[in-house]
Amino acid sequence: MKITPQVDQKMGATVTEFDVETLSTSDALRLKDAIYHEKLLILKDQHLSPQQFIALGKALGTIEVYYEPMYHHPDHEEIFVSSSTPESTQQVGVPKTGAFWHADYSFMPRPFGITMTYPQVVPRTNRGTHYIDMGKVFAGLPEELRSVARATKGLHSARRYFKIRPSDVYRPICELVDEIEKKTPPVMHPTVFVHPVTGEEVLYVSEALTCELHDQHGRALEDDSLHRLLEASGQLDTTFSDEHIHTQTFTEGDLLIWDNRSLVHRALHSPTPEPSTSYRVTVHDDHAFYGPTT
Ligand code: 7UC
Ligand code: FE
Repeated sequence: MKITPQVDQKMGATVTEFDVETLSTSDALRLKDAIYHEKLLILKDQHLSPQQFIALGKALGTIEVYYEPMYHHPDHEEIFVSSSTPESTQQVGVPKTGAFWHADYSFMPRPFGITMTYPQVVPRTNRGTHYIDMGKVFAGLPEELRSVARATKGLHSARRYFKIRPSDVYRPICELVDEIEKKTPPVMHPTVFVHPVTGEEVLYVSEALTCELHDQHGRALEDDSLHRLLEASGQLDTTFSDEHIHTQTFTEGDLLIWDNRSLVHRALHSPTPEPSTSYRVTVHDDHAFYGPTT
């Protein structure tokens, strides 16, 4: 197994000569270490069955099955399917997922540390994902914004991006809104936490999922601090040219693994009706998502 940092890129390393079937304990440890230190890995030339993809997840930790069954692979609930298929064929999974800045599962009480995506049908255009390293963002913030982050918590919710399910057609929207708030009530996370492996302070806010910042007394801030933090991170840049944004493209056989504590991401999707399918497996590692916070 060879790990080679990408040249002239803001983050990431390619991994070659990786074989899940012969993965040794020491290589599994090296791979994990690289996830946290390189933040994003591109495993090359992977030709895995669903079972092998799941086995890779289990080699890294405990798989989190997505809470909403509409995304599940029909035979393997561990696999989340993002797929756009031509209208005539049977829809499997959900089209155009994650096309907004977010960290996976930040709207849940216990997010997972590792996300893997494994493109199955690669579109010709707009293939790729944007990433921002929120540890780097925090390190570059003016002291005043760092203090705001350290003194607050963020409220995260799935409500703005919950996708209508086929079974929701004809339902009153208020009933659906109530269901979302009941099943996935908003959760508080520290605005900045210490990464349990790298020791870096990571700014944990996203444009899609962080709704408010709260002070120590649990009161919502009424100023523009959240907006300023998002602005400073590059997540509000509609041209995607902000210095923090890394755009990772992929090709057949690539399998992407990233540190879901450090990175926020945003999927690219083709505007044309081109077929595209990607599998995702998400994993809790051996560390608390973040340690005790003050
Ligand atoms: O359909 C989607 O874009 C899924 C999104 C709301 N959640 C991904 C996650 O794991 O946070
Ligand atoms: Fe995502």
